[in-house]
Amino acid sequence: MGNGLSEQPSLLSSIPFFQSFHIAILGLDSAGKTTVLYRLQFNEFVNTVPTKGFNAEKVKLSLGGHRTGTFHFWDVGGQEKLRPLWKSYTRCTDGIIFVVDSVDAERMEEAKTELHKIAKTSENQGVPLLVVANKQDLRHSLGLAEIEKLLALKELGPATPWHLQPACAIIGDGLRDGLERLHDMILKRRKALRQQKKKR
Ligand code: G3D
Ligand code: MG
Repeated sequence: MGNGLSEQPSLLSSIPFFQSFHIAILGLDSAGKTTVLYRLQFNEFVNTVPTKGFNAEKVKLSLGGHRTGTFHFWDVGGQEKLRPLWKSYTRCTDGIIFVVDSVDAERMEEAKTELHKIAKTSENQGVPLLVVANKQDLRHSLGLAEIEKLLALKELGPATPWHLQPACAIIGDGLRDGLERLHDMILKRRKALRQQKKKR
């Protein structure tokens, strides 16, 4: 018996939870951004060509539990001449996926500079960041601790929530886990923003 109220939490938690998210996929050229995008969309390896402008894909994904989200991914070319465009694609974004080539030790400093630049623009203050340490399948890939240090992730400051995820985009390893972490960070931020608004 009972008034049914006690059943509410379980009823609510069984209703699929639809939300929509805008995500910009950034990183130096050849880091694996387009491979990440198509692996998430089609769950298969797609032979990529260097991205001249951008690729945009809408993907409906179910994450852990009953959560389902529609993700609008913007994969923006990473060549130097295209990087000024990143700013436009990260305006009003819910999250940023920054892909690095874990083998490319030489360009880690350049990746760090670009990553910090984008995280520090005023529009991106507090936007959750998923750093994908890609190409972990390759023999000479750097380990997570080293990548964290080289990218100076701890210097991003408390305003930017981040997660560093090892991955191999050609087979898809690590991408789902990374996206779940990004999704969690985005939901947390939305909740905090809602609470801030209420207080005002
Ligand atoms: P970009 O969009 O960041 O410029 P791409 O990068 O997605 O076009 O990928 C650049 C190259 O890296 C591609 O190889 C792609 O197959 C490869 N690549 C992407 N992810 C991985 C990975 O996890 N492991 C390995 N070993 N290679 C990966 P090509 O040969 O086409 O240039
Ligand atoms: Mg590309």
